[in-house]
Amino acid sequence: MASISERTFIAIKPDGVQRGLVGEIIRRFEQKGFKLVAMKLTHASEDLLREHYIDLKDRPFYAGLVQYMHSGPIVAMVWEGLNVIKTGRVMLGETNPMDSKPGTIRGDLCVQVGRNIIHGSDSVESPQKEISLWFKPAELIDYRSCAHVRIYERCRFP
Ligand code: DAT
Ligand code: MG
Repeated sequence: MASISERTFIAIKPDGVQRGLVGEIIRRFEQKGFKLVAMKLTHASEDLLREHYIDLKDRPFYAGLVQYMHSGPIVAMVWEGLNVIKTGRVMLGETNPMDSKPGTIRGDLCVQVGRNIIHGSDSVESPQKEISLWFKPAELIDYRSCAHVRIYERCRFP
């Protein structure tokens, strides 16, 4: 069932950080109305990155992908809100920026698939695995959003 506490894992990749796009990307999720529940700047280990992309381990670009993701700091985040997994993917655009529409993050801000600046959970199951891989439970911050009553139709403070 649709829930306003649905969560997704979003990461600004090393190219996005180096190109100074952190603020622009966070702005889009904030202004949409999603709630930030975790965020850190981290230089991920190759082991973590190999596990993060384990489903792609047999693809020819896997080693290069892990190397690129390990090339510098990443901004790892958890965003929460109604339909945030699917809507987050729409906001990202297609995997290949060449296929991404203007108005999407990849459509507006990058050019090539191997430097596509942002990661977003791509299925209903993946956020749970990704969030626990990148964050300890205590790093997920529990707080009340004062904007929720203006963003959701039937939301009241508990
Ligand atoms: P997405 O990041 O849109 O979920 P994915 O999970 O299929 O896409 O692939 C993960 C990342 O791997 C993707 O963001 C960029 C890289 N990648 C995918 N296809 C690639 C290709 N054909 N060549 C180089 N890198 C690729
Ligand atoms: Mg993916």
